Amino acid sequence: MIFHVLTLFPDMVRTALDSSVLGRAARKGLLQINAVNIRDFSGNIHNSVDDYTYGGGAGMLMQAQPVYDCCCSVQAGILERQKKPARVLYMSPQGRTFDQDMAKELALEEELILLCGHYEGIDARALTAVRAEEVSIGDFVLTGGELPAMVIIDAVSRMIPGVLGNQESADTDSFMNGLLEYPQYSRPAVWDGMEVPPVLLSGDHAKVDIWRFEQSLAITKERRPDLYEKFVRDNPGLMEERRKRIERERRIEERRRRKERQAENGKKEDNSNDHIADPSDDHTPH
Ligand code: 4FN
Repeated sequence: MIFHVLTLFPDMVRTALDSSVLGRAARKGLLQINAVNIRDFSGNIHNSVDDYTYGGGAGMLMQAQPVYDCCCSVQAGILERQKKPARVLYMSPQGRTFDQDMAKELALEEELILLCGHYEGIDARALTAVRAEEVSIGDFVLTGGELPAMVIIDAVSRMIPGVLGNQESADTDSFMNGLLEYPQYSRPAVWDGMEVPPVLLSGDHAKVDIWRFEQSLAITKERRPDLYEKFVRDNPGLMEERRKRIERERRIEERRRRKERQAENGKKEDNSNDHIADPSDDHTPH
């Protein structure tokens, strides 16, 4: 996949490939970053690309012409390689918030153009002319769109087959997709008086998976109810499976308690009240 990054600071963007994972993927030929300096398209001897805003107010704006020419130049190359133009993403706080669904969708593209703003942004007519889709990485003030572009390159790249090693990709393909992470532990089994949850030392992989899933669900429900609702919506089958398992465990536990009571009450054989719920039974999942 080729990421074309249109920016006034191309050197800043090139460092995105210094990371071990993306660097390795680049050397394998799985991805490429083409940082293009918008200033090279200024078209004037002063190499200027910004001007004052109509209507007044503080700050400068990136002019339409250099941005448009830079984008057309890159699209011309893309049109030669693939028959269609690439999508143009304008990194902008006004955009749709980037998320994992978008990362997966963008990873299907062969080439992408990421347009980075500086100063007060880019002349709106250039954005219309290049059919820019506005994308934001979150609600905070930044000095430029380069870091957001690098965030998107990182998130999209790791979704490209072969970019992650086997060990790394196994984690993301799990059913945990869309949930926050469960707590994790490494050696020693007791550290600073704190123990690792016993289930993780049990060697029962099915039990461990269920424990982790329940931890993920609980932490997501508590801290990110928005993500929890989305997970329930996107995974009705998993939630139904979970409901059945909890019901099954409840019945097994009920039977065990009944046997326990019978043993305590001696050899008394009266089971006639067993269909009535025992108020001491607490079945609320934690
Ligand atoms: N930012 C806000 C409101 C108004 C302006 C900004 C702001 C860089 C060129 C855009 C910021 C944040 C997430 C690009 C912020 C992003 C940018 C991004 C970004 C210089 C103009 C600017 C209400 C969000 C705080 C500066 C809110 N994702 N303007 O930061 O490019 O992609």
